[in-house]
Amino acid sequence: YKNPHYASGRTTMVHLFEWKWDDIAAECERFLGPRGFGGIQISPPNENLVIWSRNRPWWERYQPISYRLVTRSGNEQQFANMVRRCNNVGVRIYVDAIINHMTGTWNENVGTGGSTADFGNWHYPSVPYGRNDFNWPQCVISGNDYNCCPDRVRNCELSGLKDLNQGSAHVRNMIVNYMNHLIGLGVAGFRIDAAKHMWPGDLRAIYDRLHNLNTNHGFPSGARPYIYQEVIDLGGEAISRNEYTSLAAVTEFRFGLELSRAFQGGNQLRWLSNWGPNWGLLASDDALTFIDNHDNQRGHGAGGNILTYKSSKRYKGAIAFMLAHPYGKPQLMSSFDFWDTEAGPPMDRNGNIISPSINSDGTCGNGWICEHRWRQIYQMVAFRNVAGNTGVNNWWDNGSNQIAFCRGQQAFIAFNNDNWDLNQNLNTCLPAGTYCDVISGVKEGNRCTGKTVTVGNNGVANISIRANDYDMILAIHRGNEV
Ligand code: QV4
Ligand code: CA
Repeated sequence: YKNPHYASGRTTMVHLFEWKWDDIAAECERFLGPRGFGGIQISPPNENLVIWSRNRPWWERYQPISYRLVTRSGNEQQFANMVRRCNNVGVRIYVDAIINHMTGTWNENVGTGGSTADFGNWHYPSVPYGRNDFNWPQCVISGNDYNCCPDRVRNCELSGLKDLNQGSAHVRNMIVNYMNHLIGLGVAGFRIDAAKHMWPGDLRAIYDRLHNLNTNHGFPSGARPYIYQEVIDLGGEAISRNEYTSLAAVTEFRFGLELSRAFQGGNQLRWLSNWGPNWGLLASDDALTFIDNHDNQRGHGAGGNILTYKSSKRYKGAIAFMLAHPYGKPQLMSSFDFWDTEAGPPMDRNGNIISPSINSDGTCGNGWICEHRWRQIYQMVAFRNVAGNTGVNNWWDNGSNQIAFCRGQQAFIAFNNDNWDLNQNLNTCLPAGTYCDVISGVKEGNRCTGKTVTVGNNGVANISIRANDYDMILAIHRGNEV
């Protein structure tokens, strides 16, 4: 369950938070496929409770009312079409699976597909679920439970969301049917929402009943879905991420916390020379890695001061380090702009999501940030693909916040997070030639719109990143010579 089954040579996925299926299909064909992205995490595709009383917040999608594939992102036919078109251009789809719970209790009780529920009786006829499918006696998780009481964290309600009993045969059947339906439609795997709130043994039983990936969508025969479990473990809780790593991969929340700290100046970049398990991170193959996610970019979920698109220079530094370093399986965040941390995506008066527009420079409009379309980010995805399975070599630092390293003889990157200029002759490990920096420009034919770097016969080049440059990074790789 730890292999994402990316198309050959691809390494990175992006979370297209709250995107519509038709827009994702188009984005696969016009951008993600050609740019070498490996996959997409989509927002939950199953029917959720419509919450007008809070003006359709983004989090209504974390309140399932049935497993029918109908949401503000689209219906089942649009979903199937998206998966087919993305797989056709080598981009995999990963589903955010909400299987810990159903809705909370609200006055409104109609879903995005018209299903209704009777909350007071724990009755969800469209699944169907009834009282016997939930944990009893009913209880709500309190803050202190995370320190003392694993049984309460798993058998009580997370924020009042009705807590399914994954030990029950019927609940397992409904969940397995839902996930196998998605596998049949060609998805490559799942994010398991709120995995900490479910028993590892129940999850194992569910995973083991999942079908192999659909060979009609280009997957090899016998391929198991990629599964990454959302377990927030910043240390010190009664439940550890280590209880889940024998099952499948796990979201590594310490990764974004430490890199956010370093790139905000709270820790010198030179210490990143032994980045990885030495920092208390999971084994590389076990870790789904990211700087921010849809929760912590807006103060939900894990604590910590996390970099986001709002601090773009530092954020691009942290993202570039994530993509340049071989540790982990990276996931990019692609956001809609927000100030209100509860607000839903750009929508019209009827609650329909407004599609992102694409500007002439390739960035997005209509309220969408599209970090994945920032030059400094999508060209680092290509950098990671070129670096392949090489390690980190020829680490250099100035004893402070200027660092550089090579990836084998494929690629070279330097960072300057000091408030003085970096100007050094450094070994790039690359063959002699003139390279176009993927951060400050793009290669167009034989010219570079940004900085060029001239590498001599000994692999050495003069590297310059001024303290007041637009970005703190310089990155070159094979295949980008001019
Ligand atoms: C409210 C009160 C409760 C009360 C309840 C009574 O706050 O105290 O018991 O009413 O009915 C929303 C509201 C929340 C409300 C709840 C129930 O914000 O105030 O409870 O609905 O109706 C997202 C949001 C939540 C949101 C939830 C469901 O973050 O705010 O709750 O969706 O709409 C822990 C977990 C981790 C989790 C993280 C947020 O270990 O698993 O908290 N992360 C995942 C998702 C996250 C999602 C959920 C889990 C739930 O990434 O986006 O929560 O599916 O760290
Ligand atoms: Ca639970």
